[in-house]
Amino acid sequence: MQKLTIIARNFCLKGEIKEIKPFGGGLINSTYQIITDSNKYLFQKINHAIFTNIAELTTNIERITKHIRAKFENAGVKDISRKTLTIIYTKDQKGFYKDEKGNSWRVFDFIENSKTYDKIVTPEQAVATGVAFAEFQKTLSDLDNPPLYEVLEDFHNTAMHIDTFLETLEKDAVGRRVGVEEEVSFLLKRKEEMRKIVEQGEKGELPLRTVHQDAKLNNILFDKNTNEILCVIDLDTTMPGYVCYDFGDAIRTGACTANEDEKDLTKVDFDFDIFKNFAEGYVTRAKKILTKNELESLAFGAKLLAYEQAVRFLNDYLQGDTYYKTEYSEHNLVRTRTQIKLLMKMEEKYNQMQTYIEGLLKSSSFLNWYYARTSENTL
Ligand code: GN1
Ligand code: MG
Repeated sequence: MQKLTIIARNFCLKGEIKEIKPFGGGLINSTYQIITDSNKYLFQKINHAIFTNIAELTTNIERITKHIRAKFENAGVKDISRKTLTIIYTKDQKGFYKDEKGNSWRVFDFIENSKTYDKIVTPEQAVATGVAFAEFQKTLSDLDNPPLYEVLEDFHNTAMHIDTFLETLEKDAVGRRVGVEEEVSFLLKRKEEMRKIVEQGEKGELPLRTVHQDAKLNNILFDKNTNEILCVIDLDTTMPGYVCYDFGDAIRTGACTANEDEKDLTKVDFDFDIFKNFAEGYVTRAKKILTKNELESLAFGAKLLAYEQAVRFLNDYLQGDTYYKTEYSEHNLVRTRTQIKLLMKMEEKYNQMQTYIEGLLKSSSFLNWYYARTSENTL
């Protein structure tokens, strides 16, 4: 508390600091809440082993929040402070503070009366989540050049994650491979199929856009009382990528019936109703900016993100848990198994997922408009 308070005093906070306590549960950064006698703030230590260029990261977040804020201002929206994050600067006007140990810290205004969910609980919430990520992508689709910094290079480059995984398997540095052959063979069987999006991107068949890239359900703030969506948070990985990454991650986290580290695999299932509601919200709002190939990549994105996450968790397990925070030695393996089970359930429903999205595209007024333009490959 003493050390945290000393660090927090470098920021332009209103009021005297009363308390600083842990808040939320990301797997990379450490998050706290600061309570002063007149305000609340979100306070984060940025994991600089992963985010090595904090200045670029901060510039990205400044640009994203400024762009979103300007759009809401132009649209005459009230209470914009709840519609995107507000950066609190240091007393010397910097967006982050570097302590003597080399750790970087940042502060955001705390958005009051808000909550996050780890699981989607109602159909309305599923639609709203789809709308939230579609709107996020749409809002940022006209961000001025240059593109945002690629703060984590190849972040969702599944082909690269597969190659790293193959090297890790070869080295078996901490001797854990012996217990995970079943998981390894499940993942390796799908490795060619899962290179698809990256390959399509390289061929120019999918456009790079500004996308969130950590589009987990719990990165959306809802109003505590009305359940209305307030904003999308955790903007660290918002940078150039493909839209199916966000669609896929939101489904991976929102349409899974269990937590990411559920040990009882009988509880892990893919909730197809949530998928349908989410897809409807997303496609209805995003369709105007998406190309035909992008629309066709969405259902695959759900499988892709579950697969990639399984590879990333297992890779970390086999490397001795150096990337994700873990609470016990098998934690990353438990997480891997959950993703594998989810992927199996998604595979059973994959044709139905695709048919459902095609159905959405064919429905109502969207139909004529869609077919009139498919030849241009642009919607
Ligand atoms: C990490 O720390 P958090 O929860 O925001 C990770 C995501 C993973 C997620 C898995 C920078 O996000 O890619 O999907 O854990 N972020 C980074 O829960 O690697
Ligand atoms: Mg994150």
